[in-house]
Amino acid sequence: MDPDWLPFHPAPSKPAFVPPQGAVDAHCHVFGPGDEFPFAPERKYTPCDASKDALWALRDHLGFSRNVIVQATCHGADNRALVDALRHSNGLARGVATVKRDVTDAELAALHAAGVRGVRFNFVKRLVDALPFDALAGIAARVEQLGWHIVIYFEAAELPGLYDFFSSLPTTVVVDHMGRPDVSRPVDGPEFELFVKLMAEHPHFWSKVTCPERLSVAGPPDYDDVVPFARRIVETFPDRVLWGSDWPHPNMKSHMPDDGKLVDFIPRIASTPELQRKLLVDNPMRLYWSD
Ligand code: 0GY
Repeated sequence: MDPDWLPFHPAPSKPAFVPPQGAVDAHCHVFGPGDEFPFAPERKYTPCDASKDALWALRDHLGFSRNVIVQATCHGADNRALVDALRHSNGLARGVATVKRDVTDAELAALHAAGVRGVRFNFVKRLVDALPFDALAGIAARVEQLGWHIVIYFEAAELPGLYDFFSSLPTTVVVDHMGRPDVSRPVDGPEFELFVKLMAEHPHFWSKVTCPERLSVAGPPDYDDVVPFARRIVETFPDRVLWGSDWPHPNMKSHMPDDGKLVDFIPRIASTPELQRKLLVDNPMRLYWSD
């Protein structure tokens, strides 16, 4: 584990907000355990272990029913820890994998059988050296055949240069953390408007309204400055939003959030039972458990 790494909260509070029946935590990770599932040699950070069993315990504690586990960059394109978690989830977890351009059809089929339903394209430079567009386009065309979607992760400042490539993607696209807006800028300023335009012009684009703890400049415990951004996306695109805890919160250097308080953030961004049900149940079930 890196010396400046913050481990996840040892005893999250019980949230006051009770999620609707069947709620899905649609963005979280498993790390290792490193002695069983070694971290990738090309990784840019080494985290603490965060096991599947700890994730299931958190799911139950927070009042959720299911998880979508997203492959984190510390495991590179080695999806063994993810697949192990999916296989031991009793069907209550689905996955988003990372693959290389030379992934075989048999490998994709095995991932699908384990419960993977998407691939992640990561453009955040501190995390990865992104594959070139032509390699990503090749992967996109192949996963489209499987009915998978593509999760994209990027910084808001990079969106102008990535916009056309994103527009060319052939299948459902899910944007991590609202495209990481700079929330010290206006919610109706040009930077966030470009992201809203991306969503508005592309009905097959979805957004995760996740990570107030990561985006906030104001900071804990309330992350007030993130509320208008997430609320705008939830209210404008209620059928294309997902929520996730982001447990175990990789690369949080300033503080480690209390996961119970993150759940209490949900009614502030999805203010009616109908919006909450779409965000937490209907939308993730449609995307990940339609079969
Ligand atoms: C997140 C955010 C981060 C890390 C990763 O795959 C990863 O390593 O996604 C980050 O550092 O912003 O969604 O977990």
